[in-house]
Amino acid sequence: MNAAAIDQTSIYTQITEAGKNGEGLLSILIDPENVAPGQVITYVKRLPSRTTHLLVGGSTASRLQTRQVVEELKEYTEIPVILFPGSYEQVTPMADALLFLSLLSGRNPEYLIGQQVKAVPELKKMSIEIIPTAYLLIDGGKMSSVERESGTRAMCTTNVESIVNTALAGQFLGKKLIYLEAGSGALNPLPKAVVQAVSEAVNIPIIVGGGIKNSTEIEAFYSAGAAMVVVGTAFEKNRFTN
Ligand code: 1GP
Repeated sequence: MNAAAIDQTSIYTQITEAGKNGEGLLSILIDPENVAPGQVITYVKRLPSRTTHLLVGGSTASRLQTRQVVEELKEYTEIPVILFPGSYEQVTPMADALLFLSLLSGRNPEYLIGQQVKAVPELKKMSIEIIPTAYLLIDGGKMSSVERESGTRAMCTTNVESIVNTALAGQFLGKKLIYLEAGSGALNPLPKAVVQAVSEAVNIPIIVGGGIKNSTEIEAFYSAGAAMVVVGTAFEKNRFTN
């Protein structure tokens, strides 16, 4: 599925359909902190042709930075924009959807429910599509910004049962998506076996991100059961290879 093929159905429907049909989606992640005002067009021009969605978010981006990037994206592309907020301040109305993340791999109440409550005053003023998402941070070979910001530890890749149980707990809590995260700029993308094991256990779509650099890796994650793959750092640093 490419951007042109995406119609006006909800973002969540697009993700679930992609998961069912085996047509994986590709999201390019843009961290508003790394894009100067007016520079979004340069990113849009070099998006991989297979890009189906854009994720916007980062560990410490401000409300203003996030809003500016989303508004500029909306000016230059029709590819749907999904918020992937590192904090409650990264909620802005012009995006198409919001991944309402809860960091289930950690035990810090601020990232399980605190930030979510803080986001509500803004969300009450918007009509954005909200997608409840179980966010699981799994070791990608180096300290990630999510670990630093949240003060939580990543799950160990070898503890597959615990990862599967955490994902299932997310599903039982009513989350609509599972995001398996190796961390921005991870040295090692997640093992395919981890994605496969989660995919076999849950019946909601899976997003995979962290350290992914090329189409071969993307395809492997689709085969393992991911409905959507996210690429950020490799694209940002112009190291993504098709
Ligand atoms: C990070 O999963 C995303 O939250 C993408 O990771 O920047 O390593 O591509 P990368």
